[in-house]
Amino acid sequence: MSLQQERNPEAGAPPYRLYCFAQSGNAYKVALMLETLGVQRGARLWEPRFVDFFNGETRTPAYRTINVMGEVPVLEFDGQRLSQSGAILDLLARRLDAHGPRDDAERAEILRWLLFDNHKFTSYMATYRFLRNFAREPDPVIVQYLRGRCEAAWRVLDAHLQSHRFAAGDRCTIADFSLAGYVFYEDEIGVDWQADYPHIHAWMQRIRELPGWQHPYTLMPGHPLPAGDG
Ligand SMILES: N[C@@H](CCC(=O)N[C@@H](CS)C(=O)NCC(=O)O)C(=O)O
Repeated sequence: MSLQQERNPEAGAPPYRLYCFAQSGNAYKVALMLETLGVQRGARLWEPRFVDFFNGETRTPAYRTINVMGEVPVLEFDGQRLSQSGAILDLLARRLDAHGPRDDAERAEILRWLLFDNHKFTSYMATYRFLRNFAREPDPVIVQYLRGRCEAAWRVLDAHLQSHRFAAGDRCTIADFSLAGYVFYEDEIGVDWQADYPHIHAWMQRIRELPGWQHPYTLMPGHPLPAGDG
């Protein structure tokens, strides 16, 4: 999506507004980067704009004018809007001069893990968790298929993290924020990271140690869901 000219932030508001909701791991990727950087810098970098996904807001014509893809997250800044968590993380890395690549080799490595995350890691995990927790009558065959795809992706990352502190090497980059989108919803996913994917578990601990780290359910609005939702 190209940047869209739309809105000027109100005076005194933080520089970034994030369209998000607590159950969205894709939004969490961005919220976590903005929150931890804000705490490190002693500045309020973002505010949430709650999106009522469970009551269909992302499917409304009004929301499609905000994001033609009908998705969360959307980042609003300087009268512009941008969707797709990977594109947003990349933009923030450049604008905030943090967690981005230092050279071409690192750029390629970060991009490789961002793409793996979007295609295989987050995508299967988000869909699996949605069916497992929020769908009314999920097809058990599809749920089982997605579980297998998740386990394959978890094994890939776990093997990689056996010899790397973070996805792209020795420090936290936007690839880690991307991969971290859904892992902290572990109860809803039904995975014991420590027992079955110990290197992912250790990496999650390193992410948790970022100043200002919060679980998605405290960082973003909308948890718990009102009774009857989902
Ligand atoms: N690849 C997108 C995925 C975004 C996505 O799937 N967002 C979900 C919430 S986590 C959504 O808004 N879905 C709306 C819908 O399917 O109607 C990204 O990384 O931003």
